[in-house]
Amino acid sequence: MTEIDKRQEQTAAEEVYDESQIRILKGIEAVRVRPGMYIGTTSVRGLHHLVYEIVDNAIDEALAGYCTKIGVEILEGDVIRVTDNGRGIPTGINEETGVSTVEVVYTVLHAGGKFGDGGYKVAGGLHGVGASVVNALSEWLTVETNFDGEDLMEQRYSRGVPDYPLRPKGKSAVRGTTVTFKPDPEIFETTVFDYETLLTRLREQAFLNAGLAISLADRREGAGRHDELCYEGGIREYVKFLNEGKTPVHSEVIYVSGAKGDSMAEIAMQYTTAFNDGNIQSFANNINTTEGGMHEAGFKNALTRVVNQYARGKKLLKDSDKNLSGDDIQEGLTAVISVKLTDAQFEGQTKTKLGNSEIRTLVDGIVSDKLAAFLEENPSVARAILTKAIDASRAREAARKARESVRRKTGLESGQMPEKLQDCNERDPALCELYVVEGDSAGGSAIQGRDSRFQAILSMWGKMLNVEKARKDKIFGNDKLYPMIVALGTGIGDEFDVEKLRYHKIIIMADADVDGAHIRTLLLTFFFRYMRPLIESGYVYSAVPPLYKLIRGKTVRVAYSDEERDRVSAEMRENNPNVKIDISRFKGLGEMNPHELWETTMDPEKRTLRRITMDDALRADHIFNVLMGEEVEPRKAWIEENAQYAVNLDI
Ligand code: 1YM
Repeated sequence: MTEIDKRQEQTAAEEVYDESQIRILKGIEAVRVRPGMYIGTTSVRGLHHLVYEIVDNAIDEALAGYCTKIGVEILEGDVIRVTDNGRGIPTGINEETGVSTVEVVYTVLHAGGKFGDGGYKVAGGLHGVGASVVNALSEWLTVETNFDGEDLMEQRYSRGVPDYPLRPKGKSAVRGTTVTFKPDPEIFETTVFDYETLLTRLREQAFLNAGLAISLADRREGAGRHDELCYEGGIREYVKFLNEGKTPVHSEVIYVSGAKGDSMAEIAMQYTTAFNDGNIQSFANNINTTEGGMHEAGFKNALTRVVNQYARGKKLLKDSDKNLSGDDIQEGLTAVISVKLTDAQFEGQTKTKLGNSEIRTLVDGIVSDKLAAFLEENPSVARAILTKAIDASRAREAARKARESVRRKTGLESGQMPEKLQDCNERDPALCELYVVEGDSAGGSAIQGRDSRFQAILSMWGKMLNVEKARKDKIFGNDKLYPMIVALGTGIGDEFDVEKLRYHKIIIMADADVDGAHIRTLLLTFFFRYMRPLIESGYVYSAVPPLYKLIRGKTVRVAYSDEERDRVSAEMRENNPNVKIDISRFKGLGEMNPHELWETTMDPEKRTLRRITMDDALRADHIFNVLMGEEVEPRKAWIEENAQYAVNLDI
């Protein structure tokens, strides 16, 4: 080769080098001009995204089986340091570009760890190709890596451009990679990291990669938080975590998994007593697929089918019953679905919807076989789940009927009043009273005994709904509560409007016995939960019917307490010990004739009303929880202690 030839060859190499240099600089420039194109946003979310990009490379190394520990630190000045104990990034010179592989990874766009083949591929977002983007958007970034188990190598960059080539930084036998970077304040709206945001995302990744130890530490001045995240149970523990504070329907989390070819799927699930729609979290290659996709569709379909098949097989559904719907079966369910696959196809608005149809088949198959087997092997768990789903189905049916009936009767808007209401003539709410009466016969007496000018009667009978244990739609569909809601005119819950109240005295008239106390408490629970301002404004009262009837010849008197009974009977005797006074106990309101009821309990001139107050809302709340909540024992104890005072139930 002549000198000229040599020269020409060298020039050609330099040109190639220059060309690729220019391409790289153009790439960095492009990222800095349009950061949103690469990380979605330059808001605080985009800022945190930088950390996830670097951490994701370390997690990929864990997925490949070489890394067991990842450390994330927030340093002074909101500098981030990420460390892993993986193989280190290859440090040799890359033939094509003439620079180290490390430099290529950190400067060439779309040149992630997917060099050549042989490695697993993880698609989605910038996974594995994000290092150069993070570098371009950082004021400075350093990589330290030990690839050969001997030499620690380092390189520093400023806004994506190398300060110097990869160079040695001492000897070390410990492999791994440390990346430290300071996000560029010229790019981001804020460069202050939020510990909780990072913690949430890192915890999620720790759950998804069972056994991987991830630590997070805040080393900024005045901070000092530190969390170690490592879950041997993986997504099982994730479900437990999501269900914290809820009451599980079955104690163990159900876990099923399977694989086909390069794809694998695992599902963890547990039912709680909650009435909310299912909380189904799905992931593909550790990316949260918030838009769902094939894995979620496969799960939901198979779950619905398996649960219905089980219910039919065990005759928990009658032949005439309709199938349980997906919504019924998902009520109160918490599930985590995690799939890993090669060439994941991400679709949808935010590219978080999994499009691979083979995954649907895989997940469907796992749930069909393994969940069905689980239900067969665990009949008590199966029964608990089925009870929950059948309850949900009934509630939904009731709600549907209620909506239809509302539409039919055109309810609130039309002003049409329920049949159970005997309204008064007066229209000024301030002058009107509504007696809510337990029992049909008492209702009949009240209707006849009342002053119909201003007293309205609403009869209720039978066991009332315990609203604390019911779904909101069930309440609206309830045959006892619905007429009352319409009669009061206010609506319930969010729609409650006290201005529309039709009576300024709502008087609960129930028997002076335990059953009466029960119905009163149930009604108060309803007011407390769904019409609280009624109690707060002092519109709710309890009627006080007499306990005793005393007769001497043609003289009849009543007494409201034991003390009064003794006093009245002494008065009637008029110091004459031989006089016979006939004392009887009123067994119920229904025993009183209309005149007696008016005289003793309804006549505003003579009656006693107890106003239900809310002086201590917290105390009331507690009592309602004890009386109406899930736990049976405290309720029993309370009722046993307080039954005798039931008539004085002042809440
Ligand atoms: C704190 C961030 O990036 N760790 C890391 C990155 C790589 C490897 C190991 C790695 C990957 C492969 C082979 C491969 C990367 N290597 C590359 C590339 N931690 C962090 N740990 N050997 C080592 O994917 O085949 C890109 S990322 F391209 F050089 F292979």
